[in-house]
Amino acid sequence: MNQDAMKKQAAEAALAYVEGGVVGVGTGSTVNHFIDALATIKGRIEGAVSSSEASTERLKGHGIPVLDLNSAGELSIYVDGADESNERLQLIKGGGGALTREKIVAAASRQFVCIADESKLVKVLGRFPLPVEVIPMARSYVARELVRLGGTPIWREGFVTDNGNLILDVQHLEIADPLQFEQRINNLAGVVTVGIFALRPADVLILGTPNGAKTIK
Ligand code: ABF
Repeated sequence: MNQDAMKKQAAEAALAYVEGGVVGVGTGSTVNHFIDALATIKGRIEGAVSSSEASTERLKGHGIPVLDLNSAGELSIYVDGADESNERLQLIKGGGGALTREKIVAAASRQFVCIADESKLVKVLGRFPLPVEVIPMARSYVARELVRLGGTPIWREGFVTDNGNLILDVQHLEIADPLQFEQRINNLAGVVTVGIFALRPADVLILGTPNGAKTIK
């Protein structure tokens, strides 16, 4: 079974957690499979709150109403992918560049269901370059601070987030304490969002595997 089939398997298994109302929807190729699956039950939901322009377009393409988080209020469920997850469901996210809105919608949701293929489960976070969204004027300053923290920050040149900011992808990290490291980077002036989801980890991780979807809580 190839990686995309495992992503689709995990995405379809997440439908079981949808109980109507307004659904929080993440970003990425795994979530695209979830959006396509959600369309098959769109009569059972009011609509969705999206974490990116890309997901918004896909949702609208299926005729699923896209609502503003400010009018939707607290959401019962948020479904999103990840670049890495450890066994405590602490995540690295942001490979797709939507980490800020993803973190906002996850925070506003009672249950965060993460969907991924089995390759995303790791012992220690950090092999995947850690995305950090920064205000443009702060790019070099934050990069210097990230070097001090032991990383190798690479500017994602040519990419601007939906919020008009820049992204640094930080290589060569071994994040043994995701909670501490998330707070440390959060405190750097000019950082909008760091792609560590440990203060608010996933509640459920659904992994696609050749032997069927596996759920970790
Ligand atoms: C998104 O899912 C991003 O935070 C993360 O980078 C991405 C994973 O991408 P994919 O599902 O395409 O592997 O939520």
